[in-house]
Amino acid sequence: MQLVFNKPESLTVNPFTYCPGCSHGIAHRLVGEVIDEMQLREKIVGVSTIGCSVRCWRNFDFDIVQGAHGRGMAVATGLKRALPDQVIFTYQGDGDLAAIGMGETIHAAVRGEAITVVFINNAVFGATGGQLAPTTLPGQWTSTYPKGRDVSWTGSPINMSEILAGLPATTYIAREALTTPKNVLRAKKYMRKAFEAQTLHGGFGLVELLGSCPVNLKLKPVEALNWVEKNMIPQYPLGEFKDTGKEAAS
Ligand SMILES: Cc1ncc(C[n+]2csc(CCOP(=O)(O)OP(=O)(O)O)c2C)c(N)n1
Ligand code: SF4
Repeated sequence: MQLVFNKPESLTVNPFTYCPGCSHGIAHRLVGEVIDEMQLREKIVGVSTIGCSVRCWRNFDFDIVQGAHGRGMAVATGLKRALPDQVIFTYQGDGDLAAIGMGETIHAAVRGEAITVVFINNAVFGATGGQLAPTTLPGQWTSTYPKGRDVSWTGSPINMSEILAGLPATTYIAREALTTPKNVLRAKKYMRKAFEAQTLHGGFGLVELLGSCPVNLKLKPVEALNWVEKNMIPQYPLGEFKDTGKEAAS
């Protein structure tokens, strides 16, 4: 019988423990596929931080270091500088990367560290009960803003990819949504390029993935994906914001 679908070698047999419809599972699968296809499994070290994906080491079948919330890129910087031949990546939520870890994020990007970042933007602090994140949309209901985000009080959502693309030392920055098969395939392409920013160009690569947190949106899985399409994409446009590798090749 012809085998048409299998688990990537870079994923363990442990089941995902995420809520039904959560985008972390899709993102994990893409990481596994890209690492397999790039044959990086023996030289990759991931950095897990805090949030719902804190235990991603149960699902990734390669070396993972556990960092504190927000400190992923600082840990990755140390790993890359100590082990320059290894390929280092962080897997971070939006609360992690853009709130408590904003300082680490900006400074790692300003330094152009040769690391890869997989950034999951689900517009809330998922693990702790759906509190407002820097990425929460104007008017969006959260457990800490039951009347919806009031930007006159909280400020506006932060578009991390646009900010990071504007820093001179970053190499590759792109954003995609994990909402449709077509978008997921494009997300995989962008993720590979974010890894290649490190492996081919020795630079900083980041892929931002818009995902859904149905539980905290209080929506069914399909409704949550539709919500991402309808509400998140207008605030967070999709595409490649920076690709200096491409510019160097042309
Ligand atoms: C230093 C520190 N501060 C706060 C927390 C509490 N905490 C745990 S998970 C979390 C939010 C995670 O949200 P996000 O990073 O967006 O990931 P998600 O759960 O949405 O995937 C917070 C604030 C912590 N664990 N450590
Ligand atoms: S709380 Fe949200 S982000 Fe966390 S596992 Fe559930 S759906 Fe995913």
